[in-house]
Amino acid sequence: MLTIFHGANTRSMRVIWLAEELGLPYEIKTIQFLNKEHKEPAYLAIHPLGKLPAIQDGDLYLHESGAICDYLIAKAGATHLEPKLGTSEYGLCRQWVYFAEATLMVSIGTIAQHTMLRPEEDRIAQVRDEAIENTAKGLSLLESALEGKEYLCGTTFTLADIMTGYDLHLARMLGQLTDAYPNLISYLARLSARPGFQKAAA
Ligand SMILES: N[C@@H](CCC(=O)N[C@@H](CS)C(=O)NCC(=O)O)C(=O)O
Repeated sequence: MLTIFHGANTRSMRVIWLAEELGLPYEIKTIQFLNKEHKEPAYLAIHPLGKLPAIQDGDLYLHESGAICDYLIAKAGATHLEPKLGTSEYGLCRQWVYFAEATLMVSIGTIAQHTMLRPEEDRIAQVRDEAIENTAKGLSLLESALEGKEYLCGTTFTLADIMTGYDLHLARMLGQLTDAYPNLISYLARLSARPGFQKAAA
């Protein structure tokens, strides 16, 4: 049985959402993120840096949300969630998968740190403001990419949408996803109507 270590509204949402899309059986071990349970010894034994998500699949322990998703898709042979290997569509899909975590989430995560997660005395206004600016640039890029498109890789829902959908969920929670991004608002409405998203966000 696949075990997903999950904290509410953390990147583990991506893994639960994907498991639902794939119809995989799994169990959730909830980690109280806001109470810093991810920094306690029991969870540090699972992921030494105390970050969410992580999974256990038999003898295998994995962390990094993108790597976990790649692993689960490959293991399930779920070719419908990624374009054909080596095609241009595949390249574009990988671009958005990496963009979601390695670029956009960096600034969104920094906003979360400097508006709510760190103690007030450790928050830095300039860092927060730069992150807000970078987030706006990233959201504008996505807004243009989604012009006339249902999903990031075209008409087919892919892993890129799961990776990015989580970013948009958090951007909305942090007040960054405003009416200035109509394509993103309707895209997120489409994504959040999916039962898998709703399970992950519950
Ligand atoms: N690149 C990692 C980032 C993991 C990460 O930073 N997760 C956040 C929650 S969304 C966390 O655990 N933060 C606590 C910390 O960094 O100490 C991934 O995609 O899994």
